[in-house]
Amino acid sequence: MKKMIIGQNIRYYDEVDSTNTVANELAQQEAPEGTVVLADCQHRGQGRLERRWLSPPNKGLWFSVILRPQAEPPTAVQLTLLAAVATSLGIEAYTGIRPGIKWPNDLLLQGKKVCGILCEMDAGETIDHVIIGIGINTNMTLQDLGPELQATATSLWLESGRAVVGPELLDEVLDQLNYWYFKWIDEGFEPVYKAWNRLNVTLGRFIRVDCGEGQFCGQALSIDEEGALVIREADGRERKFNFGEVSIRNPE
Ligand code: BT5
Repeated sequence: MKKMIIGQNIRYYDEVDSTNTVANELAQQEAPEGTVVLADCQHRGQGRLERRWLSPPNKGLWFSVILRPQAEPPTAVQLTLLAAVATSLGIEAYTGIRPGIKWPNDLLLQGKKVCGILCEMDAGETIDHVIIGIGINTNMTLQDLGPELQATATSLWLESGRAVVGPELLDEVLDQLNYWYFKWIDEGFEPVYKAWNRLNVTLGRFIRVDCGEGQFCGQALSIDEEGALVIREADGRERKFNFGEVSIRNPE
């Protein structure tokens, strides 16, 4: 039997500050695992490090999923990678075009960001819940992106020339999230790791990582069990990053 938890319960809002914030509040009020919070528009869509995520009405899929994995807190970071795999394959199932994954959480088309993922965890010794926030630019035009984002961001409409029907794309992405989440529960990180490796556009490339403590350049070698990125610098030294902003220096 196909296991379906994610999307059994979808809460829809016309507008919110951030679907991650609403999902977190619902999770604290014991909302069941798999609850999806979907909004037409976010006034304060969140990126990492307090950055903003542009989320105008009718132009994207802005949603968050509540998960309650019975796993050790450090393994929860694997869910960011899992979400990237599932979203890339869900977008491919709907549009026929498959975004590449840039470590750790961006989906790119033609080198530009079409989707961002923000995972947040509430845990003590065990995990209470994880919120996976996913923002996909569906029908944004260049004008919607505005001068600041035009050079670095894109939308499915801009890349495929086809208008996206939000609920249909959401169905495909939720199907993939269900599939990969239960695979992760049943078989562990290995299958997710393999799929991530196949879909990523970071490994093997010469990159610059800005990790807050400085900028480091080298060739991206691999990711480890905890989703950390390993690079080899010009002097042969290897460095590992749990967090950082990656620029690819030799885009395809
Ligand atoms: C992310 O952060 O990429 C995570 C974005 C997660 C958004 C979803 S939407 C549903 C859920 N609810 C939320 O409140 N958040 C999640 P980061 O890697 O920090 O990237 C943020 C940067 O991406 C910004 O500083 C901009 O440069 C750029 N950006 C902002 N809006 C964008 C957009 N719509 N498309 C592409 N790039 C964007």
